[in-house]
Amino acid sequence: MRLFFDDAQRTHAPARELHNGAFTAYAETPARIDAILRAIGPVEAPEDRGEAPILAVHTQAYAAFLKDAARLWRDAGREGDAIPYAFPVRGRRPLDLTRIDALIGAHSFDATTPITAEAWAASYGSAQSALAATHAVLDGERAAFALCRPPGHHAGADYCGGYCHLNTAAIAAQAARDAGIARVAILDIDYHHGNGTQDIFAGRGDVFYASVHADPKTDYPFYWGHADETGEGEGLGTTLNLPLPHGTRIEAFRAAQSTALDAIAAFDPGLLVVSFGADTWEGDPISHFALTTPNYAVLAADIAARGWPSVIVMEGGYAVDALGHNVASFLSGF
Ligand code: Q9C
Ligand code: ZN
Repeated sequence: MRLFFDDAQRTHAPARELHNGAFTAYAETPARIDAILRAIGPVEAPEDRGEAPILAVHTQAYAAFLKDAARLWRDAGREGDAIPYAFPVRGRRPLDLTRIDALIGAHSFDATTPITAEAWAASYGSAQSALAATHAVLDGERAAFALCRPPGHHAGADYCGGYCHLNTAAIAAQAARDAGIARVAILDIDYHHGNGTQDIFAGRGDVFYASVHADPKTDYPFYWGHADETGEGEGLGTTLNLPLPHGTRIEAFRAAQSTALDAIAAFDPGLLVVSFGADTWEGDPISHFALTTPNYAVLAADIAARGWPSVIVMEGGYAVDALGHNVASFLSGF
């Protein structure tokens, strides 16, 4: 399988995050990269396909914000990473915002995603890796893997959150659409619901979004991922949410994934994007499922058996010592 990663993806390294009321070490650390690389072996650097495929998903204003935020933060006299603390909840009207504190709150849905000076460059590299994997599959590979870090599925068209800035799965899916694939499906098996991906495609009938995740009644991101969210307008029926309880093991997870795969099969996609998170692992420090390392090969084999050309993008997974083994197990199932 072809594997893609860009060294620029290493540079984003926030010092800390707000976690359960206190600042703790940033869980989405660049050490995750080396853990994965050690386990999966040599990777290819992606070709640079420019900003157009990113701007096919994200707004121009949001991209400009990501590029400017760290400088605006410094200009305001601040040290360290930019972190939001005020948010325009429940649809405040569009405003011409210039103050960094106003801009960052308007482009964030949580306070756990610091914007470093390197956030844009690292996320841009992550998006290019996803695009390289997508084009490899469009060119005939059965499956390809993008080591996307920073991850992507919590980022919406104009907002960041959940350690994510650019939605790599959405960028991959849109690139496949723009290359002429009529129907694209996204299977999200990260522990957390991919609220950004859902938001981006909720109103569209050409991209199916299915997610197996921790119940938002108990888990982040709380405001998305409930079973009654099924899409809107032309996208009604092309969103499927399968929330599961704490303690979920392989039997229940595999059954839910099969339900998602059956729904995707009925949609008959020309290409599948898999948002793969290893934070469903039993020892993950911020999650509460109980999958084992060998379980990932089983889940991957179930996906591969459906026969869709597949682009796999990395999402979460925070037990760094086990992360490489979990990713390698998943890729071995393809
Ligand atoms: N106290 C991904 O896996 N923090 N993002 C939760 C719990 C945010 C995870 C706070 C978790 C985001 C890509
Ligand atoms: Zn996650």
